[in-house]
Amino acid sequence: MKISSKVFGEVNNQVVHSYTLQNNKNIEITCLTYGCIISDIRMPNSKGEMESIVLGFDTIEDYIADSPYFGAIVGRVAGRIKEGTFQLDNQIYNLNKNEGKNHLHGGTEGFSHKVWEATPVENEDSVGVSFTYVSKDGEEGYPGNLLVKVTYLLNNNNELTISYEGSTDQKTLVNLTNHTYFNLSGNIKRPVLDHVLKIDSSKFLELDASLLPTGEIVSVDHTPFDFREGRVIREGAESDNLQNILVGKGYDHPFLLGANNQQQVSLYDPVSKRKVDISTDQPAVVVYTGNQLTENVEIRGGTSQKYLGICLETQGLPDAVHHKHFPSCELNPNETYKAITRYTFSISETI
Ligand code: FUC
Repeated sequence: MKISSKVFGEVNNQVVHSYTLQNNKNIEITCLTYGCIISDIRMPNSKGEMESIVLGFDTIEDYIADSPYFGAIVGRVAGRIKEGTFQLDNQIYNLNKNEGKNHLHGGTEGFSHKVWEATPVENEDSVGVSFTYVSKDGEEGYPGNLLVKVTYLLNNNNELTISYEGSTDQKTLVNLTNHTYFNLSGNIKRPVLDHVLKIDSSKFLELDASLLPTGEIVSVDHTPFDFREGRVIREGAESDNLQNILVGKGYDHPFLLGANNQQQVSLYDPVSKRKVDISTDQPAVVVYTGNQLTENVEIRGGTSQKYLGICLETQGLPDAVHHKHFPSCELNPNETYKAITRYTFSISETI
């Protein structure tokens, strides 16, 4: 196992470092101190060819300029908060609105845009990086000084574990996730339309035209949202289901998980035979199929296009603060926010 580090660039006079983690089985993961971005994951295909399986940029300037959250940790609260406002106890808070009249992915300069402190981690059977960031009381409009820690750990079983921790000095909201866009074809050879996705979920959240949950929890039965036996992404992209059409022909939906740490989500590319299995203790995974990816922007290895990557964002339910029947995303001063998601990379003949 190996970990190496170098200077990647600069943001507002702050140096940004990259860390590359390598295990003894040919998995290589690079992450940045800017936004805790996982800028690259490289693994072999069935013929042993090492290729990139995530979307990324080559330079810090590209990440700063206009990244659709490639690989980043998003927070304080992932997803949208309706009208950028909420009430905790008797206090109303107004957040920065960075998507029309709503607040998205932590605001104008959420955690994905911050330079984090990094400490390399070297264990006997794993290597990684621990990132910390202190989000000040009032940042983006949220109450409370929030201390956040995110750790990436890679081991020789080809598992990447992301663990999240947070503590606050005032009641606040926390819902963190990682926004990696997977493309298992290798070096973005093909869009993800023929990737197979399997999710152990019988329910998803209905969205409105602003992509906010309506509050309705819908059964996946007899819809393109039934991934329990595995289904290609293309079916949702080409479906006439109104929920698929609404989000730009595809998926941008929260699926409810059992939150029992079992294998809950799998993504598979039948051509390269690469597979990623994801397990989490979080109540949901937001599946976003890159429906809004800008066409013809230069990215690493080529140009971006619709459906070039798929995000599998494990997290609490979006906009939970406005839906009392969703599990709460509130964090109190005497509590610790904790979340864990594990990604296992393999070569397989089937999903
Ligand atoms: C995802 C989505 C959004 C979005 C974005 C970049 O998580 O839910 O709709 O456009 O990230």
